[in-house]
Amino acid sequence: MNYFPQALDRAAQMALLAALRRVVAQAPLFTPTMPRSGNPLSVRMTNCGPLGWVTDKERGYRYQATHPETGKPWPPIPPMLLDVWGAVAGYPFPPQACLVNYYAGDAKMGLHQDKDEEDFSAPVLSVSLGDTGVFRVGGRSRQDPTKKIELKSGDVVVLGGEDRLAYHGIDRILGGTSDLLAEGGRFNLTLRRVTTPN
Ligand code: MD3
Ligand code: FE
Repeated sequence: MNYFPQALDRAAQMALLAALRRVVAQAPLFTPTMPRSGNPLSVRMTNCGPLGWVTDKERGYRYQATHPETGKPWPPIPPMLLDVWGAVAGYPFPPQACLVNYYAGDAKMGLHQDKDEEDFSAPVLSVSLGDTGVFRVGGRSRQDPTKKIELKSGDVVVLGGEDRLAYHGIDRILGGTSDLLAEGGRFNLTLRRVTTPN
């Protein structure tokens, strides 16, 4: 994994947050639910870009072009984020999906692989904003040993190659570690390719 601590300085984080506020105004955060059980995830989500990742009881994990509640197309990916991808992703096509996760105080994300994309040759790029997240990353088997990394506001992580199918999750959020978000908590923005370029 390619880790870029403090890739975004405070001014860049504030500018990205302003762009993110506009995204959320057009595409409100929703509470995703697990396939089959319908149990809610603790993270709230929205997306920007041509495709967005969603999940619900009836139809499960998938990418789609529209917001599940408003039915509207996702807003565009903010140009700043496309610039970050261009600078560090090392992949010659733009991202198609930007998943926005919001972790309030006690939200977490269990260990999982990102496998809903057709193109695993493209990396996944993550940007953290707000309170520190305790990130856990292992190997391609759930049994592989894991390491913990504290992802701070402004940190960027690129997962490509061998790491693209690594198990990963967020153990917890360290409340009160950032004053970027007035409401507290943590945003993570994840840029992905979904389809194979032709
Ligand atoms: C490692 N999000 O949305 S981002 C997810 O902080 C997700 O919200 C976490 O896992 C978050 O699927 C972690 C960092 C990340 C993203 C994709 C990965 C790590 C990854 C793909 C492969 C391996
Ligand atoms: Fe993931």
